[in-house]
Amino acid sequence: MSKRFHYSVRMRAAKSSVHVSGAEGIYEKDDIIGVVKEYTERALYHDRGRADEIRLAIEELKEKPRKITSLPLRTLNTKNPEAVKKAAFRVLSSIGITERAIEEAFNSLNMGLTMRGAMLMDIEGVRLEPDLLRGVRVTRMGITGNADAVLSKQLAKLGLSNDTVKEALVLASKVHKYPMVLAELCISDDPNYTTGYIASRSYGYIRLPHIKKRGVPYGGRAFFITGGEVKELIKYLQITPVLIDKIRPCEGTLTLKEILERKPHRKPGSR
Ligand code: PML
Repeated sequence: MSKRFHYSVRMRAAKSSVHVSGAEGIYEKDDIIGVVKEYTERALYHDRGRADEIRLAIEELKEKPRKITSLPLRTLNTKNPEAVKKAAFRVLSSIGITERAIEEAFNSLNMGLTMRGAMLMDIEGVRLEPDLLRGVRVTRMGITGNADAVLSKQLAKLGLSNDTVKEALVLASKVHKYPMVLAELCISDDPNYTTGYIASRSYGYIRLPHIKKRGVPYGGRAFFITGGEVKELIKYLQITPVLIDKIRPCEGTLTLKEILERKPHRKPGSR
């Protein structure tokens, strides 16, 4: 049997030097041409405007992608940014993240600048990424065709089968396989997309409707991390290829109480 080569395909598009769209995945050779077409169309017909610069990178992966399972997905019934912040404090502090760090993450994500990558923050809110302006970009992740079909079916039942949700879930699932990452807070930088999320191994991927007001053109990601080698974490986030091949359940809208009650009890000593 011939060896199956995998390729990372990444797209970033800008209009007048402002980011409008990005996408990435891991594909086999025969799928590349179709994906390049799909990504290019996405950049040219984005509702944030037609991109005037599209950068595509196609790279054969030297390492076999690690297969992982997606985080379970659910949506919190939040109605405005204040309710989201309150809920985020409850969820994140129950994982051990200090109020100071949570406040710092919200402030930084609402400062008006969108970094290319994510902030890395310890549980006290101290920033740990080497480049505080660029952050750390998570790349080289994707989903197999079969897992994508299962995910699309589950999301379609919830009226959510769109690229934004799928790609955010794929990214968060890669990030949270790494034990040093405790949680993530994400606000989209798309002014028309007002749902963000918190992700963690403890609670899965919790969608947060109305995390910001419509029209706000910035956002970003903050990863809350705990003891370990930051260099190794960055290497994993940026370089290690990861493919989702199994999908955990995607549920509809839940209350905060229901979500907090579902936190799995961990065995002493387990991570
Ligand atoms: C992004 O723009 O990459 C963030 C997307 C957040 C998606 C949240 C969701 O609807 O699940």
